[in-house]
Amino acid sequence: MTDNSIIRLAIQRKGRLSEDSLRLIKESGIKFSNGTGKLKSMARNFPIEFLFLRDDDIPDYVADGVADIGIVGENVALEKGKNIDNIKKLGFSKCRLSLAIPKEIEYSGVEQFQNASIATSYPKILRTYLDKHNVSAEIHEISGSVEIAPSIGLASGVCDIVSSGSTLLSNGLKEVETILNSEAVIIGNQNMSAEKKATLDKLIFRIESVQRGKNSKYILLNAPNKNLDKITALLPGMRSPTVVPLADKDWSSIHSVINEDDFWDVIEKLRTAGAEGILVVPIEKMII
Ligand code: PRT
Ligand code: ZN
Repeated sequence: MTDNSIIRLAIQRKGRLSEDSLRLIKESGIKFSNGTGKLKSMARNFPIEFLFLRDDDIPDYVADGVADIGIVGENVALEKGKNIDNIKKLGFSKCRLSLAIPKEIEYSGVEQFQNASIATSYPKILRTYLDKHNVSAEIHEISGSVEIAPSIGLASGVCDIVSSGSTLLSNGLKEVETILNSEAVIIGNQNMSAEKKATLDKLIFRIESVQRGKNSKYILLNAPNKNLDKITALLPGMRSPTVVPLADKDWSSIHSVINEDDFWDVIEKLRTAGAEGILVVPIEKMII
């Protein structure tokens, strides 16, 4: 490991992204200590150094090369990001950026925001969206508690992050348009050296193995030999399923990998085809 190959990863210090970002790093087999209050930490077994920062600052640090890569929500990457690459979606911290209005007001469409005032912490994304719909509105940029703006008379609508929707609801607002669907992403500096890129490729390979494992299940089942073709056709596996004869010569045991999304559908079809004793086991990592 040379110094030139060490990459710096900026992670949110404390907030909604922190725990899942750290979990992903740990599941990728990277060991480090992140004692409370630490701003920096070097991994013990991988050429990576962590910087713990406020999420809003991460896109700038990555653009400037202070950090090589960072983990932020797509909302922040789009709002604050200039000259950065979007490298990989990570599948956690899912939320949406939406327009909302007081619930008693009828909504007829985005044209309704013409000449309205909208409070938001995302002026750039909102402006782009309104321009695309030929709506000109007054945008009030505020940095927090956006949802109270209509009730204090600051704006007639808001554009804010929504997850369950309960914050809007408890402030008498209703969601009327989704502007952006967001999840955590890895962003990267655009001028990384070849050595750093090689380290990044190794990291991405590990992350993808973890993600693939999460999206798949290992399945073991017993099948009557007369239905073997039918059952193996339902289980493509990584290459093809493993078929092992059982002591009972009319039966075999089949092992395979199935996709989480198709899971219940496949299980039902397997049972209809005579499969018994179905075991489903989580996969930690999956290398293809
Ligand atoms: O201190 P720092 O600046 O680092 O953190 P922060 O307070 O700016 O960010 P943080 O930790 O709140 O969120 C980090 C990222 O998590 C955001 O940029 C989003 O990408 C993502 N995320 C996911 C969310 C939410 N879900 C979320 N629910 N960010 C914010 N919220 C807030 C939202 O602003 C609103 O006030 O939660 C409220 C809405 O939630 P519901 O469930 O009531 O709809
Ligand atoms: Zn922030």
